[in-house]
Amino acid sequence: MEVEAKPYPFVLAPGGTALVVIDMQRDFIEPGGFGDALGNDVSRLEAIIPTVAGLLALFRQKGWPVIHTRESHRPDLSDCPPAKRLRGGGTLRIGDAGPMGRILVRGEPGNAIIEACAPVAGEIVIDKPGKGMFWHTDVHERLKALGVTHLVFAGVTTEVCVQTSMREANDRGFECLLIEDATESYFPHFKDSAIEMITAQGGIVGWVAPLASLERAVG
Ligand code: TIU
Repeated sequence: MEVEAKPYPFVLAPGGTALVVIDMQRDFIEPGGFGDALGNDVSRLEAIIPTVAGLLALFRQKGWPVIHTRESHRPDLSDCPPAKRLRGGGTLRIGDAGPMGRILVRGEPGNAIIEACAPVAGEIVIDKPGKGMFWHTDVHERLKALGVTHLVFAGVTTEVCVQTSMREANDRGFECLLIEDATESYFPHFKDSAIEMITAQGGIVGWVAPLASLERAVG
């Protein structure tokens, strides 16, 4: 299965490909969450919801593994380094009470994945205290146990948690494809730059393609 992609076609392994949806949480996409508390205009991120939902539908139809991540911390914040908690200097910090509950804390309403992209039975949900999906998680072991060699990435934000996770996955030997219309940034030029960084030098981090190219390839 060959997906038309940048910088050249991505060869997908039908039995070993998983979808990784990064941090499609209310905390990043809705007003009153962590993204908002950092001073970002969160409205840009809503635009990709239908594409991420379409990508989820494709993997569910194929019966291929789906992994969702949530950036989140324990209620006692023991997994949140002071450097992370204090960063930004805003009035609302990680662990503080916001309009959707405590900011970036596991189990709070704002920390949930938005309804349109919510996990269904059998899908893996990874709570990660870092930007990357491997730091302090068991996702590598779980992917190995499933026989996964290829990862398709979506989610937010492109240059922060998505790119960090994709770089970490690339270092661990996974072949990685980012779906460009299923990822977004608060800053359009950062999304464009991240895509350029990923695909430059012969795909130094991986490949990038629109959802339509993946749909054409897998049928
Ligand atoms: N601030 C920002 O762009 N992103 C994050 O803090 N987390 C994720 O990207 N999920």
